[in-house]
Amino acid sequence: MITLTAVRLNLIPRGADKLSKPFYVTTPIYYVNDKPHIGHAYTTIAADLLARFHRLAGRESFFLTGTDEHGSKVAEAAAEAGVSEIEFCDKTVETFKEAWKNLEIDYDYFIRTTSQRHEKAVWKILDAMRAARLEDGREVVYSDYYEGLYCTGCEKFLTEKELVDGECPDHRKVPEKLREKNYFFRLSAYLPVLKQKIESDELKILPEERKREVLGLIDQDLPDFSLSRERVKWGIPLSFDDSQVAYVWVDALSNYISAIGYGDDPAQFDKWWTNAEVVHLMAKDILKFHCLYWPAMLMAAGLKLPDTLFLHGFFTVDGQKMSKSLGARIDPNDMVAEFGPDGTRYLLLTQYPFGIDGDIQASRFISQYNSDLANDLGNLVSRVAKMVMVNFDGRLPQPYNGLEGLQELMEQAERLPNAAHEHINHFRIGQAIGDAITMVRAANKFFNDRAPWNLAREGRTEELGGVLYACCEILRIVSVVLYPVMPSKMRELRKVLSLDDDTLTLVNAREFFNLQPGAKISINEPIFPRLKPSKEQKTTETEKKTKSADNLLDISEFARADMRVAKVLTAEPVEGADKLLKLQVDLGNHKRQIVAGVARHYSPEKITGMNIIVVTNLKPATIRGVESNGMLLAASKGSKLVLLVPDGDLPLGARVS
Ligand code: ME8
Repeated sequence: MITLTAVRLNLIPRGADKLSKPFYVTTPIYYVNDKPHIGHAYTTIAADLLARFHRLAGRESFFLTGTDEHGSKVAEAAAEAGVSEIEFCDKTVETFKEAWKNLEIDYDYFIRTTSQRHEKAVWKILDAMRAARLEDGREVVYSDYYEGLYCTGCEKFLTEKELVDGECPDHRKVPEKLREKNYFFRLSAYLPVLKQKIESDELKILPEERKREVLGLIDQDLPDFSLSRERVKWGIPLSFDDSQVAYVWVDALSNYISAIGYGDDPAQFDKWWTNAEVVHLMAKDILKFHCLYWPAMLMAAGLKLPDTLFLHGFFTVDGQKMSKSLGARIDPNDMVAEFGPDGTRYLLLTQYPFGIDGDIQASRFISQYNSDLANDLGNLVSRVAKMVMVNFDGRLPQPYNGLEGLQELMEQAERLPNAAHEHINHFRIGQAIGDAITMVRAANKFFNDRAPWNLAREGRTEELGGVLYACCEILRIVSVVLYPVMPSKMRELRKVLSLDDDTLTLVNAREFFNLQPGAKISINEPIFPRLKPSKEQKTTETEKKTKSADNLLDISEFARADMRVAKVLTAEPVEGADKLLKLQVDLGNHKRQIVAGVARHYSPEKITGMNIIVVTNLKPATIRGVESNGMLLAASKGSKLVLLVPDGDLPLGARVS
C-alpha cells in the first residue's frame, strides 16, 4: 500500500498544480498597419490549438488576441490613406478578424488598444508604477531626457550596433536623431531579480535557447526605458502629463491585462491572471519587450508574472524575410482558399517544431497535404467507412480480439491521448500532431496487413468486422487528438462515425472499445479530397502570389539548368567583336563551341586551360555569325568580371547544383 502511494505520487507530472488552474493564452497584438501573413497566423493558430486542447482536457481556458493600434507608424499609414487614425484602424482590424474567421480561430476576446477599456487599464498600470518605490526609496518612474536614433518603422530607438550601413536593417531607412523629455522606467533596478526568476524558471522562458538569449541581454546591463513619448501623437495621453503619450510598448504590453479586466473587472482579472496559468506566445522579434520590460513593469505594479513566455520559430519564405515593405509573404487567406482552414492550420503547424526557426516553401504544401491528409488520414476514413457500408450495411460491426497486430495497435492508441496531452503541456505541438499521424499510418498498415478484402471474399465476417471496428476506434481517438488542429474536419470525421460533441473529450479518447457496435457509419465524400500534385499544376495559387511579388524561382525551375564543369581547350577572338572569345571546351564526354563575352577580362592565353562552369542545356545561338552552344558562369560588378571556377579538382562534366 505504502509503495503504491509512493509510486502514484511519482506519477504526478511536474507542474501538476499548474494544470488544475485555468489556462490563459495570448498572442502578440498585431500591428494594424500590416496585413496578416502566415507568421501572424502561426502564432494565432498555435494559441487556438493550445486553448482548444486544454478545453478537451477539461480545463477552463481563455484565449486572447487583438491589434496594436497606436504609434507613429499607424498615424503615417492613416495619413497616406487620407483617413483619420481611428477610421484607418477600424478598417484594418477587420482584415485580421476576417483572416482569423477564415482560419476558424476561436478567440475568447479581441482586444484593441484604441478601446476605452484598454486605455483605462494603461492609466491604472502607469499609476501603479508611478506610485512604486524601490527598497532604497527611489522612484521607479522618473523624468529625464532621451536622445537616440529612432526608426519609425520599428517604433523604437535603435542602438548604433543594430544599424547596418547606418540604416535600420529591417526597414532599410536611416533612423532619425531625436531628443525629447520622457518618463523613464528604472529597468536596471529589476534586472538582478529578473535574472534570478528566469534562471530558476519561476518565469519560464522557452525554448532554452531564448532563455539564454534573455539572460545574455541582462548581462549587458540594459539601460532604463521610456514609458512615454513626446513626439508621438497617436497614443494614450498620460493621465498625469498630457504632453506625453504612453510609449507604444507600454501601451501594447498592457493588453494582456486590460483584456481580462485589470482596469474594470477585478473578479475576472483575478480568475484569468492572478489565479491562472498565464502563457504568452510570440516569436523572437519581440523577446526583449516581453521577457524583460513586461515582467519588470508587472513587478513594479505589484502584479503576478506570467508563467511562461514561449518564443516559437521565426519563418522566412523562400529564404526571404516576411515584412510589409520587403520580401516575400504568404497570405493565410490564400492558403485557406487552397487547403481549407483545417489544411492550412495543419500545414503551418507541421512545417517546423514549435520553437524552431525555418524557411517556408509554399511549393511543398500540396505534396504534404496529399501525403498526410488525403492519403494517410482521408484514405483510411474512406476505405474503412466504405467497407462497413458495403459489408455491414453501414452498421459498425463487433470488435474481434484474435487479430494479429491488434494488441500493439490498441496499446499505441491508448497511449496517444495522454502522450499528446503531455506534449501540449510542454508546447511540443509538432510532436502531438506527429504522434497522431503515426497512429494513422499504423492503422493503415494494420488494415493493409490484415487485407480485409480477402476476409470479405472468404466470408470471414467476424475478423473482417474486427479489423473495421479497430480502425474506427482509432479514427475516433485521432478525431479527438487532432480536433484542436483541424476542428471542422475532425467534426466531419466524427460525423462519419455518428459521434457528436458530447464525447469530444480527452477522457473519452483514453479508452479503447468505446464505440457502440451497430452505430451508423456513413461517408459520401472523402474528407480530404486529393489536390492536384504540383507537377501537374505547376504553380499553386499561394506560390504564384509569393513569386509574382518577387519574381522568385522555385527549386525545380532552377534545377532545370544543367551546369557542368568544363575545361577551355582553345580560345580565339571573334572577328569584329572586341568583347567576344570563341572557345572550344571539353565537357568530359564531348566537346563543344561557346561564344563568351569575356574578351575584355580574359585574354585567349589566360583563359585557355582554365576549368570553368558551363550551362549546357541552352538553345544554341548564333552570335556574330558564330554558333554558340552554352554559356559560362561569371560574376560581375561595374567594370569588373570574373569567371566562376570550381574550387578543387573535379572530373570534367561534373554536375553543378
Ligand atoms: O510586434 N515568423 O506586432 P507584429 C513567425 N505589435 N512569427 C511571426 C513572423 C514570422 N516571420 N512575423 C510575425 C508586434 N510573427 C507588436 C506586438 S505585443 C504586446 C505587441 C508573429 O504585428 C510572431 O508572433 O509585428 C511575432 O512575435 C508577431 O507576429 C509580431 O507581430
